[in-house]
Amino acid sequence: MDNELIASHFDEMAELLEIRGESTFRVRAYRNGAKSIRDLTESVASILADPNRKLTDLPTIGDAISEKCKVLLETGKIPQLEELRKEVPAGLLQIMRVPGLGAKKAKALYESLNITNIDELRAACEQKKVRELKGFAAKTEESILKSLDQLASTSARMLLDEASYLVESLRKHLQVIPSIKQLEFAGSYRRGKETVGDLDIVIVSKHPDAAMDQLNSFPRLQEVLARGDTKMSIRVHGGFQVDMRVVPAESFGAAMQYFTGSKEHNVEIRGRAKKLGLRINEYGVYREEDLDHPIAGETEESVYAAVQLPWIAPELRESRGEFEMAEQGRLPQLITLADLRGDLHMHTTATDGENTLEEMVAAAQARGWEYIAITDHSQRVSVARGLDGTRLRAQWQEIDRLNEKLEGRFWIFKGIECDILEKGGMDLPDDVLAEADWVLASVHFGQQQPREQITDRILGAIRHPSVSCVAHPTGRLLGRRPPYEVDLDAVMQAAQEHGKLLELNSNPARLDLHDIHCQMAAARGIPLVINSDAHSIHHFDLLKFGILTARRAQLEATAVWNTLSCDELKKRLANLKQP
Ligand code: DGT
Ligand code: CA
Ligand code: CA
Ligand code: ZN
Repeated sequence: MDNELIASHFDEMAELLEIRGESTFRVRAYRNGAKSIRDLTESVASILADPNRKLTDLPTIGDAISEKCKVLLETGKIPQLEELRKEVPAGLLQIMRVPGLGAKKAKALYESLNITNIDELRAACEQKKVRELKGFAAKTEESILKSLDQLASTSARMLLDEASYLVESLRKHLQVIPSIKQLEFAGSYRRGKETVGDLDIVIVSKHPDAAMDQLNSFPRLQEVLARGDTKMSIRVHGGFQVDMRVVPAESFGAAMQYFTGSKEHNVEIRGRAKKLGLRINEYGVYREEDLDHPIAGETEESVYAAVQLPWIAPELRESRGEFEMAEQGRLPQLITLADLRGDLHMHTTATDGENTLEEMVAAAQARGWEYIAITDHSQRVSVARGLDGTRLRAQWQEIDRLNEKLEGRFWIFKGIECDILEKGGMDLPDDVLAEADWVLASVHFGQQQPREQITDRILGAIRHPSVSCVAHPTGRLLGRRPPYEVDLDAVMQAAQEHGKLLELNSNPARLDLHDIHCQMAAARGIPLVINSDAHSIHHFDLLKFGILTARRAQLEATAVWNTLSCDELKKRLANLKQP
């Protein structure tokens, strides 16, 4: 059993206990335990197997969790969790995740109106029963209904990080079968789409049954939806579907091409094949007059070559002009993770980060980066203990000292993620901001303001002489919160005029700006920066999702400033500050 699966058991325990009204202390213990396990770089099983080591030596893992890990690994179950599952209706978990509700309200809805699932919740809101309850109001009812509409349109899809956890556990589980010669994930996951409907596995094997039997024993399996000779579909706990196809080696490229999609891309490639007297399907490329002998299909390259095109990167396969580019030899040299030389948005223990300044620096150096910017929150974000001018200047002194110690091997830019106030204007005095190397401007409050007001606030920030960049410019949270009503065209116009940057925030729930907006910004010559918004050293890993989005936006490295050398970046940031 891998760490991810173990962690998901403890997350579920935390949620169920929270609904039952257990102490926040106990709930948090399970949640922190789940997180520790997820962040481990070795398996829980191997630690338990080592007589010289104890799980309780890990941070946030006490006896209770350690014991449950042992039981879970031995029996595949946690008895207390089984009990909780029986006690708490499963639908309540979904209800507590509705934005604005949480565990307490879910519990109240259950106890007073016997609401046990989303449909009953919607009905009760529509019948105006919810506003009668203590702690609820007519306004709550309206906002619940709005959230439910929002959920209905996205909740059935996985975020990229959820998808990649599931991909890794499936990969580990399947690759032990010797008759599986190749195993790749196709579909929207391979195209790096921001949400993924289901996973599509393509396998090369002469023994489809062995592969399917192994999928059948996947620990997260909930039910088998269909099983044929070479095709199988399952549903895993959490509700997501996984489709598997087993193909012969000579069809692997054709199958990958077909199942990677997108559908629109495939329609277009088939059209091209037709004009050449060819036919393409998931088994290969054929001449119309001889459908028994494929002329290509073992590799994707061979499939594209058969229609006289170079291979097209999966992220581009959305029927957004990639065929014309391929034909004219204009395919972009897409940016890669290795192009990044630093990260310009992160938090430390000074505010709501989990690691110290030094730890962030060490982790960044370990990745081979040349620089980072520290951008803790400003004072308005009081829940995160945002920095005022005095604390910020103290942090900058520490950065000066560290920079000196690093002797040019690495550089820390003095930054801040400064809030744009509700009434407009920046959250820190001009003289403080003027001393920063890098100022991210962010909206965290008053996100629901009308279009003109919120747009004016952001435009004001862009015009501010010390602001370098707008962070997560639309504020959307996938599946949870729609973007601000901001006039993005006006924002881009202003950024272009003032030479300011826009951020592609790599947090998988944000991916903000999204692919199409990034492409629009780059086309206007607006410089972009791809940031992790790390709140811990582990979050640097999130950059891979930002890179996927950037590739879908057809970006090359030159469009993104944190691919620049440290010297060049210093120069450009200094120039930004010229009035
Ligand atoms: P998703 O799962 O909703 O995020 O999106 P996809 O693109 O992964 O879609 P999915 O899983 O339904 O199918 C995977 C790929 O297989 C899809 O991108 C293209 C191909 N495909 C599936 N059904 C059809 C079809 O009816 N016609 C064609 N041409 N291709 C199909
Ligand atoms: Ca899919
Ligand atoms: Ca599928
Ligand atoms: Zn941030």
